[in-house]
Amino acid sequence: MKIGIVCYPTYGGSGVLATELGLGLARNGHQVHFITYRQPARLNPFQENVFYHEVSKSDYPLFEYAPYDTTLTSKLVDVVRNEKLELLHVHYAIPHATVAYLAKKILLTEGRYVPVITTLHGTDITLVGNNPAFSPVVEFSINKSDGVTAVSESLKQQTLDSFKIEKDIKVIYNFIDFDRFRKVNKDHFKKAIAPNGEKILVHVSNFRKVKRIGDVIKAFQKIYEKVPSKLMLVGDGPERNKLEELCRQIGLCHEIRFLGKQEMVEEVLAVSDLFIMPSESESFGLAALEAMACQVPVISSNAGGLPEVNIEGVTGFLSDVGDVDSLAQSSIKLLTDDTKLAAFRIAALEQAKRFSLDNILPEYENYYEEILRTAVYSS
Ligand code: GMT
Repeated sequence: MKIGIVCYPTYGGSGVLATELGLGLARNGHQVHFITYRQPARLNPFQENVFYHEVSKSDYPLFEYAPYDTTLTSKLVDVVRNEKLELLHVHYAIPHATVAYLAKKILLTEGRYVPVITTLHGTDITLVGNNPAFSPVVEFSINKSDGVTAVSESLKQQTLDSFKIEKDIKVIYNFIDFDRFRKVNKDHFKKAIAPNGEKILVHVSNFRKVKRIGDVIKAFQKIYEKVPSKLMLVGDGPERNKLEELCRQIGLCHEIRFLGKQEMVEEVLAVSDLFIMPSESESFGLAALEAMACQVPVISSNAGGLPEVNIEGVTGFLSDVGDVDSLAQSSIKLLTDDTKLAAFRIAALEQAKRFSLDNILPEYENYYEEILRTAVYSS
C-alpha cells in the first residue's frame, strides 16, 4: 500500500507511535510518506520505502497566526496526487482529521478518492478536544473519517461519552518495538547514577501539568526516607522550572537528576528499578509500556487507559490520582523486597509482550485493508 502518515513530529507519544508505525509498515514493504512540519524525532529517513515531505511555514506579515491547516492541506493534496497515495492515516484529531477531510474533498473534485483513518491519542479528546473552542470541529471530523481508531478502551469510551459519534471506533493498542526496548546491561551507567547501589526511580514525560510530576517528587521524598534511592526525571517542558524549585524546597536536589530530553531513553530504563507515572489523565501511557519492555515495574495512577496497561499487583501498582502516600507505599513495598521486585520485573515484560510491534502492526494492516474495501466513495 502507499500510505501517507500525518503526525506531530515532537517527542509526544502520538508522534512517536506514528513514526514507529510508519517505519514498521515500511519494513513490511509498504511505501510510507510522512507529511509533517519537521522531521519526526524518531524518524530515520535512510530506510527503504520511507519518504518525508516537509510542510512549509507561511510567514506573510498579515498573518498573526500562520495558517498551518491550510499549508498542510495543500501539501496533502500535492503528495496524494503526485505519489498516488491510497490512504491517509492521521494521528491526533486536531487539526489533522479536519485537514485530511478537506484534502479528501479537494481530491474528490478531480475524481481521486483517498480514504482517511484518524487515530485518537488522548488529549485530542480529553484535555483539548473537549474544549468548546475545538469540540464541534473535532466531532465533525471524527464522523467524516472513513475509519477511526483509539489507543485504549478507555479512550474509546471517553470519546463516545464526550461526542455524538456515528462511526465505529476500533481499539488498536499502542505497541512497542522489542528490537529497541529491551533490558541491556548498562552497569557503568548504573554505577555513575547510584554509586552505592541505591535503587533508581525514573519518570519520563513532556513535563506538562497533566503528568503531575510534583507527585513523583513528593512520593520520592517519602520513599527516600525509607530506601536509599535516586530519582531520574527524563524529558522537558513547561513545568520544569517549578519542579526544580520543588526539589530545592524539599532539599533533595542532590538525589534528583533532571536529565532533559533523551534520544536513548532505553538506556536510562535499563538501569531503573521503578517507573513512576501519576498522571491526571492518560489514554494509554506509552512511556510506561516502554519501561515495562525494559523490565521496569510501573507505579502509576489509575487514570484513563493505565489500568489496561499496568496490571495492579502484577506489573506494578495503581493509585488514585493525587494519592502521593499510596504511590510512596507501593514503591517502598517493591523496593524493599528484592524477590517481589524480580517477579514484577518478569511480569512487566510478559505484559509488554502483549503489545509487541509484531502483534499490533498486523491489526493496523488489516484495518487499512478493511477501510480500503469498505470506504464509501462519496463520504
Ligand atoms: O501526553 C503525551 O505524552 C503526549 C500525547 C500525544 O498525543 O502526543 O500522548 C497521548 O498519546 C500517547 C500515544 O498514544 C499515549 O500513550 C498517552 O497516554 C497520551 N497522553 C495522554 O492521554 C495525556
